[in-house]
Amino acid sequence: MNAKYEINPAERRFVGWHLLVAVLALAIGSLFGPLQAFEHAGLDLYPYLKPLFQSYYQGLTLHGVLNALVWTTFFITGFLNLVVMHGLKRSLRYPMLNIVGFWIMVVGLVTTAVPLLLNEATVLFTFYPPLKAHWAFYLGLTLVVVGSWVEGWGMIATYMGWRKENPGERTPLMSFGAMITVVLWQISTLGIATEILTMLLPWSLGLIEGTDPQLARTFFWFTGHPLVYYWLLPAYISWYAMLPKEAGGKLFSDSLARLAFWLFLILSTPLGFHHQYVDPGVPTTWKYIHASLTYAVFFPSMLTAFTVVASLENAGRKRGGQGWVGWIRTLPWGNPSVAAQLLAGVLFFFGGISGITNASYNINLVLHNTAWVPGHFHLTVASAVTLSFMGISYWLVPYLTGKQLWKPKWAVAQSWLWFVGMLIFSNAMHVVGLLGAPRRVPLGLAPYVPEEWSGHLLRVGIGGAILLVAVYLYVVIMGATLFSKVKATEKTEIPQAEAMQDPQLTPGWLDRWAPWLVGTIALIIIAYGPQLIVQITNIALNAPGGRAW
Ligand code: HAS
Ligand code: CU
Repeated sequence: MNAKYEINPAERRFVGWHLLVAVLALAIGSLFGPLQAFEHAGLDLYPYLKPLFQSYYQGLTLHGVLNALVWTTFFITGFLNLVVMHGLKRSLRYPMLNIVGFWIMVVGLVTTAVPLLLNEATVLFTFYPPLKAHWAFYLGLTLVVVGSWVEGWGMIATYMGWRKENPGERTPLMSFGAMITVVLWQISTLGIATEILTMLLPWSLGLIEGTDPQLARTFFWFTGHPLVYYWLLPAYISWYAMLPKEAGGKLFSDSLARLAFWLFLILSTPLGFHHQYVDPGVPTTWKYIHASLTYAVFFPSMLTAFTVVASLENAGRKRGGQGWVGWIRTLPWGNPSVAAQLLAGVLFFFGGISGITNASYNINLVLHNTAWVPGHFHLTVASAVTLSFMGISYWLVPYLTGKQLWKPKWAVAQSWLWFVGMLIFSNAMHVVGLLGAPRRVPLGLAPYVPEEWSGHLLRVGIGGAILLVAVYLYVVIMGATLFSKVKATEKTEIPQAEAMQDPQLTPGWLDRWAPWLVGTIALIIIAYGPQLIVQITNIALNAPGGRAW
């Protein structure tokens, strides 16, 4: 291992390009979220945007695609490149492969954006058929996924090169987490790739007349569920392998961290039917099997809560904290990167609770397709993930640019604003969902809204307004840091947490791919194989499709 290794300026710029696209996507996509929240509270601004944006649904689609798909994918790919290089202390093995992958993603993004902006792809971020988009939308999404695969191959090749030279050595934890995220993505995106290439793209091009919404949904959720862990695992890489160092402590257990990552690899994919409990074409038995596996994938997050909080406790006590909870106060809350990630973790406790509620087959029937579900995913992808990524950016952008972070105190305030806005917003969404408010509906226009929803809908609007301020504060801090003329006085280091026990003592089976890969593939075949055979042999391409908005 090259102990002196430093990521070079060209590599830093390469990572930085990913972040630039990610933050731009977040900035544009986040305009529409609050517009929806205001609409719920009775202030519909969409008519004023008419020449540019045609409907609430065009805004909703832009919000979902840009925030949930583009911000995440670009941030994650950039971040994974960085942690692969930094952890393994070596440059990318075939940098051209990663560069080509990145540009394929960018071309895909532009190809997707054009029909989205022209209202030719108002199909929401799940693009369920029979809603039909312009073919360019599907082609663009395919290119984004293919580009992320190509970058993934570049990272896998880099890891294999390292492994060859370092047999028997434990993979540095951050690179280990990155490799699992990459492999999880390569396997799980096969569902969406099959859906688009064999069904949606030929259908939108007019090569086949109809489509089969049931089979398309099954392919979609084959990818759609593991997608949420593709978003989450990079945040976990930071919580396990970086945050303890930033907080002034050590990682409580290297073995538990690795076990959690392996469990995600094995358990993320074979449970997509928990998004399809109401689908008539999926038999009850399979829904129960996927429900049970969902309870299983809850476990590595519980492991994470335990291990990360124990590491933070170690940090808090080292800093003089005492008593049951006194150590929480002594954590470095003034460091914006730490504050953001702690608050992201707190919000995720609540997101985990709503997740396990979703997972219950019978309770799901009460909350499915209600505002509860966006309440849930704003605590997960928009908090655990997004607020952590914001926290990561607070050291990453100074690291990449060599500049001082612009107004760190404002960055701390930004994290709290996000936290408070999200608490108000997501609590109101959960409650109003339980009262029966549907999701994906401009409730301000709905004639059936009962009086008892109105207070909660107002809170949705207030939460949305706070989140709007918080997200733009983040964008401003990022921009001001990038364009600042103030060079950092101290060199920013990539935080790398030490484990309490030497990772070399972690059992070897926790750093060996073959058994886990075999288990992953076997479980996918068991949980999906029979249903895929039935649904594919009964394929009925008879839904003509169309556009609603
Ligand atoms: Fe989910 C729907 C079940 C996690 C995202 N989910 C969604 C949708 C999205 C989404 C986007 O079973 C909607 C899709 C659509 O448009 O239709 N979800 C779960 C379960 C979990 C879960 C069981 N979801 C996530 C994550 C997401 C995400 C993570 C994004 C990143 N979800 C469902 C189900 C549905 C669903 C059903 C379908 C609903 C329907 O009917 O449509 C679990 O993985 C959650 C486990 C989490 C925990 C929490 C652990 C807490 C930790 C915090 C540590 C604290 C720290 C801070 C570090 C067990 C790790 C300490 C701080 C101090 C101050 C000390
Ligand atoms: Cu899911």
